[in-house]
Amino acid sequence: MSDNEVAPKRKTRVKPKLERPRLHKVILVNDDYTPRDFVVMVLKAIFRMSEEAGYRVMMTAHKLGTSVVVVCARDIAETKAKEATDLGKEAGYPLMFTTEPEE
Ligand code: TYC
Repeated sequence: MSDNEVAPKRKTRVKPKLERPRLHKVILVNDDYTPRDFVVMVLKAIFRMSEEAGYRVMMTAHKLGTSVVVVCARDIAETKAKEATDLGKEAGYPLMFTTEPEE
């Protein structure tokens, strides 16, 4: 750049501010076949819940159809939902965990 040229001043932001990634809910879905005790065992094993918390979450899904298990980063939510669903599948149960973004 020669001496009489002036470097242009940037007035606008070049790098757009990134939105914080949305958190995701892991949702337990009720079914008519998986034993209650098995659901609680899975909640304890995969989501490190206490017996009491697991029982409450299981009973909420049992009565209302679904229950939020945890809210966390998307990759963790998806991995845990798959691990928990797979435990049911391996035991021959239709137990289902899904994920969805938080509003
Ligand atoms: N409804 C099941 C039963 O009566 C128990 C159950 C609860 C299964 C919650 C799945 O997400 C569930 N044996």
